[in-house]
Amino acid sequence: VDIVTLGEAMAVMVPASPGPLRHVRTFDKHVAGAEFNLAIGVARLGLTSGWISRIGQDGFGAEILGVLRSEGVDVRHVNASPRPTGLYFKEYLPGREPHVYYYRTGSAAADLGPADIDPDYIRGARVLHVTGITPLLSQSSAQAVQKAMEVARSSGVTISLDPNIRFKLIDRQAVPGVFLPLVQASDIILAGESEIQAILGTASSGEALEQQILGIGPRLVVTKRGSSGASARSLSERAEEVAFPVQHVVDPIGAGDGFDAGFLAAWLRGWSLRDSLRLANLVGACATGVHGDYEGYPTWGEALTILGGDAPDNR
Ligand code: KDG
Repeated sequence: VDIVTLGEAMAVMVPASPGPLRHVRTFDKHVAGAEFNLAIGVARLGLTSGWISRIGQDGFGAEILGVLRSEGVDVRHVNASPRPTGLYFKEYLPGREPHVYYYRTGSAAADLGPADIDPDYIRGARVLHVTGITPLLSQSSAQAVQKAMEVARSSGVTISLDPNIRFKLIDRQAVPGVFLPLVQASDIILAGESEIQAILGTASSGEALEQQILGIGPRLVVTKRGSSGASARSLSERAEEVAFPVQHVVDPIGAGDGFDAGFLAAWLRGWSLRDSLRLANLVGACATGVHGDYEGYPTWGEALTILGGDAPDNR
């Protein structure tokens, strides 16, 4: 498997109409989760991915498993839990980013623990991708992340980290204590600038901030700036790329995970930093056109068609 990841997937209730949640009568059911989205994004882009988790023995868990199987994600390390699959609701208020409301305390994925991590599975991957969400689910899920990262580090597997800081799961003051060790133990950081600032407790930005991150462990930092594009800085080079044009954003949730999938899929194929950013921006942009998190992600063939002469494989 090229990229192994671990985390929670939930059922997502998407309002059929905008407005305050208390007035919404009808919801469309989807399934999503940051690492689940990434695993699907990577598989659509023609690489192999595996998702480690625990799911409830309920309809939502069955749907999560079914979607992953149909997308070609390896689910051999998904285990059952007697607890229910987590759930969250979106709320669309005019002119604002969607709000999310979690019903995930004590969920099946919070049952994830070190016993779910098979060291050989991690050792066999090219990249272990983790997010800052999973360690916040429970003590045992934090231990699972720690074990996976330790195995990856000791066997030379590249670790990529998207902090994905969820302020509904952690207080701002607690962020550096939890996230700094994760950053220090990772090779690649894929993050928003404000997330990096919160973790390092600094107001610096741009290249100065990138240098700070590279000074504490990682060898590559990719900064996501949404509609302002993205940049990547390794120990030897720097690249910037403008955002992929989007006519109308339906829902931005899932764009960051798509970006990560695009970047990693291109980077693992040996594409340059600039070309990798281009694919990342494209996948992120595709995600914003639909209400679900992952449904809009392109396949490898679609991505190459859209990129045309901008894709190394087409040159
Ligand atoms: O990145 C998308 C995720 O934020 C969403 O699917 C829900 O995983 C989720 C989370 O924990 O916020």
